[in-house]
This record gives sequence, structure tokens and C-alpha cells, in this order.
Amino acid sequence: MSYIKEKFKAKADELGTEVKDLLKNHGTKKVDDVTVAQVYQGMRGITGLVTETSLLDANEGIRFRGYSIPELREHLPKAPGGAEPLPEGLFYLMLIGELPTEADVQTLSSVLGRRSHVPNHVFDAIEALPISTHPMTMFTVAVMALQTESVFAKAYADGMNKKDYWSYMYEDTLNLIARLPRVAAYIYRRKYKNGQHIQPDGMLDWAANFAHMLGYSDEGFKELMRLYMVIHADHEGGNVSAHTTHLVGSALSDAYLSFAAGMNGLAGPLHGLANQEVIKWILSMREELGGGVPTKEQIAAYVKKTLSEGKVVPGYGHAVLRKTDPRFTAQMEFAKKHLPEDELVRIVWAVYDTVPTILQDLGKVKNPWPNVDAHSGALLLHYGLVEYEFYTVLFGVSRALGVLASLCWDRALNLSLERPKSVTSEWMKLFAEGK
Ligand code: NMX
Ligand code: MLT
Repeated sequence: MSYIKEKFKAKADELGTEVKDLLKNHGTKKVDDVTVAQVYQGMRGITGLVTETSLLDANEGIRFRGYSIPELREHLPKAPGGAEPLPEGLFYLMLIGELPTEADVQTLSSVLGRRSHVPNHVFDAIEALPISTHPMTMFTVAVMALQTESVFAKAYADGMNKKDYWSYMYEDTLNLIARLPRVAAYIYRRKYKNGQHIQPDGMLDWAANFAHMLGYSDEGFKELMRLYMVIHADHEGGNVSAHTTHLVGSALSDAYLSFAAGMNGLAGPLHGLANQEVIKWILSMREELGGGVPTKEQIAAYVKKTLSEGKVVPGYGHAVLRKTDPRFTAQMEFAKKHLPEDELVRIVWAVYDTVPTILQDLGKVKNPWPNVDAHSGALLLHYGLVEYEFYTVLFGVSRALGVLASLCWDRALNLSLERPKSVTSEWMKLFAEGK
């Protein structure tokens, strides 16, 4: 067994014992009360899940095992000559609960490199889809095709003992994370670059190799990919992609089945697809207004038009956050350092100066501030990745790090099948009337 796997097992055994004690001594303690409104309105604010990898504070934003994004950018190991954290390090942190050393990250990078082979039938499955297929559909089809490689599913079919679930889930997790950049890059090159594929470079770290296979050799783009893969990786357990992965996994579906399910949620416009919607919205605004950085008045008029058409302003608002998303701020800092004069970036910043007050004035939007998706497209476009329908796939590759680390914990802690109770509106009416 590798030392990282052994370390995970030791950590999981330790927490497993603590959770058993917690359940024995405090199992009947109430965590929350639930209102009728919460049941109808997306279960907002109900504490009903346990996720070890990260925790969201409504005002501060996400912390991964206690570390904020600025702290991660400071403390996680970097590539030689680089300034952004390596996503392998974040995966280690989420899985083990401790900051990795440079050596841990190097080990993980080479383990992922060794496991990255993608069987041909996965490429055949992608090729079987019309070229016009949305990249997120190609992505989930490819992940489903990869499911033939699940060691968890095979071990289960062979009668695996429940004590070993964690071990096979760990193997599936590493294999899947290792393969995703190759799969995603294949989709990109097939759809947008006439099928001229680029072979992996085993000397590069996970994110830089992904950038390389997409066809971007610029050091700035590699740095952006490292940052992008870190900040999109996890957002505690209740978001649609994490929750879906966890839910499907609770039926003992393997990592491929569970992750593909989560990705179908990420593909929705109120979740991960918002990153493509933001750039589409900004580009249409620029075109409609005749180019250049629009004035505050012009942006305000465009926002009001969007709202009057019964649409949301993409990239703004959040189900939990109540302040500017620190993932937006991290990207803003990256842009200030690397591309401060970029026109689209300046439009993103002008939108940031204008939109919050308008949304606030509506009186119903709980969070008028930008989320992670408000900034990412402008950065990607700057480096030449103009095909915005692909952006959610990038989000998905990153999200794998968090939701799959969580899935390892789910199986290690032997979490139960998720099956909350539902009621009908008839039941709710009677309940409300006290009957
Ligand atoms: N533009 C216009 N209206 C909005 C926005 C927005 N950006 N955000 C919220 N509202 C509306 C919302 O539609 C609802 O209206 P109604 O009562 O008429 O149905 C009202 O404000 C209250 O919604 P909230 O309670 O503030 O938000 P909720 O928790 O329901 O939804 C989002 C959160 C993220 C779905 C919502 O803010 C939104 O649709 N934002 C735009 C899409 C987006 O950027 N999604 C990406 C989220 C991050 N991610 O990557 O997943
Ligand atoms: C996420 O990263 O998953 C989004 O911000 C959505 C969420 O947290 O609900």
C-alpha cells in the first residue's frame, strides 16, 4: 500500500472512532429545525450533510480543511518558478487533512501521471457523438465509458467486504482524477481543433499537463490552470455537484457513476454552466454597445434589460455566500498581476462596480455579489481559450478533486444510504393547519 493511502486509512480510522463515539453519546441531539419554506425552497440553510473536505462561511467564503484561498496560495507547494498552488497539494490536503510537503505533492503528481492511461473505447464513445454535442455531455459520456475500469464495481461484484470499500474507492478516485485531463483535452481538441490531439507530457504537473494537452504552452496559462483547478475544487457538501456525487455514491455506486451524476448537475446554468453564461452575456453586451469598456450607465441599462426579460444576471448571487466570493477575488488578483489592461477583464471589473447595487435594489436577491463564475471566462479568453462552451468541463475536472476526496471519506466512514423523507403538498397543508 502506498504511504499516502496508508496515511488516509490511519486518519479515517481515527475519525471513524470519534464519529462512533459522537453517535453513541450525542446521536439524539438536535442539529436543526426545518420550516415549511425550507422544504419548498431548496432546503436552503438546513444542516443535513457531513463533508470533511471543506466548509463554507457565508461571509468569509470557503476554507479547505481550515485554510482560506489566500492561505492556500501562500502555503501549498508551487511548481518550480511558479507562484500558484499545485492542485495535487490541495487534493492531498482535502484527503489527509494536513498540508502536504513538496515531496508529497511530487509523489502525487507522478502517481497521477502513471495512472493516466485512457482506454480507446472511451475515445470511441466520444467520437460516436455528433460534433455539435455540448462538451459537458461529451464529458459525462466519457466518464460513463470509463466506468468499465472501476475496481470498486468489480470488487463489489466479486463479493467485497464492506471494510474494504474505502480502499477500492481510493483506487478509483486516483485513477479517475489521473484520467480526466486527458479525457477533457481529447474533447476540446476533437471539437475545436480538428481532432489534432496532443500526447501527455509526463514531466509536467497535473494542471500544466492538462494545459499542454489542451494546446496551451504559455507559462501564464499553466499558472492560471493551477489556480483554476485549486479554486473550483470544492465548496462544501451541499452544492449540486458535490451533493449529487455524494448521494449517488451512497447507493454504493462507484466513483465513475457518482462523479458522472455530479457532472450532470454541474452542467446546469444555475451551477457550473454559469461560467459560460457569464462570458456569453458579457460578449453580447459588448457587441450590443458597440465594443470597448461600457460605462456604468450602459452596464446598468443592460442589466435592467436582462432582468426585464425574466433572466438572472449570470455570475452574481449565491445560495450560501453573502459577500464577494473569495474565488472571484483570487482571479481578480491574478488578472491584476498578469493582465490588468485586458479589455474583457476591465469589463468584468466594471460589471462588479455596477451590478451589486442594482441587484440589492431589487430587494429579493439575498446575495448581490459576484461568485466564482463572474471572472473565469475573461481570464481564459485572454490566453486564447475562446470556446466558452468548454468552460464548465474545466470546472468539472477541478471539482473531481473535492467530490472524489469526499467520496473516499464517505466510504471510509461507512456513511449510510441517503434517503430523506418527502411529503406531498396535501400533507403539508394538513400539517400547516395543525391536522
Ligand atoms: N440575477 C437576478 N436575480 C437573481 C440573481 C441574479 N444573479 N440571484 C438571485 N436572484 C433572484 C432569484 O432568481 C430569486 O428570484 P424569484 O424569487 O423571483 O425566484 C430571488 O433573487 C431570491 O433568490 P436567492 O435566494 O437570492 O438565490 P438562490 O439561493 O435561490 O439562488 C443562485 C442562488 C446562484 C442560483 C442565484 O443567485 C442565481 O441564479 N445566480 C445566477 C446564476 C449563477 O451565477 N450561478 C452560479 C453559482 C455558482 N456556481 O458556480 O455554481
Ligand atoms: C460551487 O462552487 O459549488 C458553487 O459556488 C455553488 C454552491 O456552493 O452552492
